[in-house]
Amino acid sequence: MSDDMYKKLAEAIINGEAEDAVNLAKQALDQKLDPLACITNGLTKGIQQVGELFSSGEYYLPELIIGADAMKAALDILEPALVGDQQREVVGTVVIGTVEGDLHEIGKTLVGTMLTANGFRVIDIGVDKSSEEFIAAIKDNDATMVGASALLTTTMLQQEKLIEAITEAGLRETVEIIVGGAPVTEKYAEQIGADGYAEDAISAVDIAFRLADGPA
Ligand code: B1M
Repeated sequence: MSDDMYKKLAEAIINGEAEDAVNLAKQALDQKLDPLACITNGLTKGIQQVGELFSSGEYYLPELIIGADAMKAALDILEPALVGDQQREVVGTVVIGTVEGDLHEIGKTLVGTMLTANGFRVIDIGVDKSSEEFIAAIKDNDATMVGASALLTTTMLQQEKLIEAITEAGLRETVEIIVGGAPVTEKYAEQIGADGYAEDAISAVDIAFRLADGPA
C-alpha cells in the first residue's frame, strides 16, 4: 500500500498537480503512513525526476516551478506531522538558510523541519541570504549552529564566503557550521572549513547532534 502511495505522490509532482499532491498527502496521513517516508520515497523522487526532465530538455522552467509548487503544497501537509506536538528540551539554536544568489528552499526547509522535530530551535532565515544576514541572525538569536544550503554549483562557493565572513566577524569559535545541498560533497565541506556536511535531512540531524556538545 505504501509503495503505491509513494508512486502516486511522485507522479503528482512530475505532473505538477498540486491539488492531487495535497489530497494524496492527506490520505497518506489518514492511512498512518510515515510522513518522512512519503517525502523521501514519494515527493523527493518526483522532484528529482522533474530535475532530470529539465536537464534533458523535456521540461522547461515553468514545469520546474509548477513541480516545486506542488511539492511545497504537499510538504505543508506532511511536515507538521514530522514535528508533532512533543515538548522537548532545546538541544541548540540553529540559524538555517539558503546562501546568496540561490532560491532553492525545499531541501533547506526539510532539514530545518527535521532539526525542529528533533528538539533544535530553528531560525529559518529563508533563501538568497547574504553572509551579513546569516551573521545578524546568529547574533540576534545567540545561535550555536549555522546551516547553509546551496543547490547550484555556482552558489556553493558562497558557503566558503559565509565561513570566511563568520570568522571575520569573530564568531567562528561560537558556532558550528553545517553545509549541504545537492552539489556539495564531504570533501568540499572539509576544504572550505565547515564543521559538518550532511547529504540529506536525516544525516543533518545526526551531524547536528554530534556537534551540539559545543564548538571543537
Ligand atoms: Co533548480 N536547479 N534552478 N529550481 N532545481 C537544480 C538544482 C538543477 C540540478 C536542475 C537540473 O538541471 N537538473 C540545476 C542546477 C545545476 C547546477 O548548478 N549544477 C538547477 C538550475 C539550473 C536552476 C536554474 C538556474 C534554472 C533556470 O533559471 N534556468 C534556477 C536557479 C534559480 C536560483 O536559485 N537563482 C532554478 C530554479 C528552480 C526553481 C525556483 C524553479 C525550483 C526551486 C523552487 C523552490 O525551492 N521553491 C527548482 C527546483 C525545484 C530544482 C530541482 C528540480 C529540485 C530541488 C529540490 O527541491 N529537491 C533541482 C534538481 C535536483 O536537485 N535533482 C534543481 C528536493 C529536496 C528535498 O532535495 O534540495 O537536494 P534537495 O535537499 C536535500 C539535500 O540536498 C540535503 O537535504 C535535503 C533533504 O534530503 N540538503 C541539505 C539540502 N540543503 C541542506 C543543508 C544542510 C544539509 C543537507 O545543512 C545545512
